[in-house]
Amino acid sequence: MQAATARAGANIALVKYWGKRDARLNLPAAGSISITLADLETRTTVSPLPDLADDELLLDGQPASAGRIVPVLDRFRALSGCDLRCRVETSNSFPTGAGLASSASGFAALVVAADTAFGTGLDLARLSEQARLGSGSAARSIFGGFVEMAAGCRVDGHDAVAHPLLEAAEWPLEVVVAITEAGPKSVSSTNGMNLTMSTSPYYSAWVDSVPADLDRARRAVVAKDFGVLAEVAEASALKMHASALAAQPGLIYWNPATVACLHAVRALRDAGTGVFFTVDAGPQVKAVCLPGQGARVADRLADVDGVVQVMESRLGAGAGVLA
Ligand code: 2P0
Repeated sequence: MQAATARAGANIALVKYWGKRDARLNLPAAGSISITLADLETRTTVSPLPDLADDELLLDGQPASAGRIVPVLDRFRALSGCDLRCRVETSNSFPTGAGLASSASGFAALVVAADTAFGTGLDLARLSEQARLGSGSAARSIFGGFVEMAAGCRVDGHDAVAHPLLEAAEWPLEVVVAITEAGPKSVSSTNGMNLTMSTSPYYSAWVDSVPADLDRARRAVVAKDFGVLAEVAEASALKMHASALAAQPGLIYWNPATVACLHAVRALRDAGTGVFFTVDAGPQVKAVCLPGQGARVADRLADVDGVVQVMESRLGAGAGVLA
């Protein structure tokens, strides 16, 4: 056993994942399509140590609850036959828990580091499965560029894994993240989707609508058709939020600056800029831009009332070992 460090980029879904067919195995009710980011990343070191009684987590330098990572490490202990507990040190290059997909890059980096630390040598599909068991969206961050996550149909979930659609370099879109609130989000994705599943009258309509969006988005990615991808991605985000808004009590992830950014993105597009928006389970707005247009979009969103920070990222590679 050896210490190992891995990195993984956050990912942003263009066709959203919102709801599960099995909560215990974290199996999604429908597929999703995402882009993996280069510049918003998690770096994680897993150190199996003989003198530890329990797994320990340091998040951005501070001791944190290891509750969600212990089951992940338990699976690597079972696969390797090595029972050592681990010190896990992880840091994000962006605000944790603010709707910027830190669980996606976090669990992807964790399983890749653990795979090396425990010498399990899993292939990418099995790493994606292990990441999914930590957090559904993490299955996608194993891969770079444009990625599709399958809902699968097996009860054991072995077919609910991600696969790459197109490398980042083949269509180097740019992403601008407008941060409208730096604190942690009020309702976690897991709790928000559970509430939507159990109470929203629009949940089944949302799930039923996803396969057609996946077909359209997949074709748009392969054809590099930005106009079609913009239409399907904005519609997917708005439908996901509509299903959450109709939960009991309704989930309102947006603040006034969120809405102002959506209008600003549409105004930019009407004026000829290649850009579309998406919003996850938080108040931040992600603007996806044609190559070369990110700087202009970042300048405009930085001027929107209530935007506290703007981050820019290129698309990037999948998760990998650093040392
Ligand atoms: C997505 N989100 O497709 C969607 C859109 C948030 C909104 O995947 O319960 O943190 O751990 O599987 O992965 C966030 O969900 O939820 C997410 P769990 P996760 O990116």
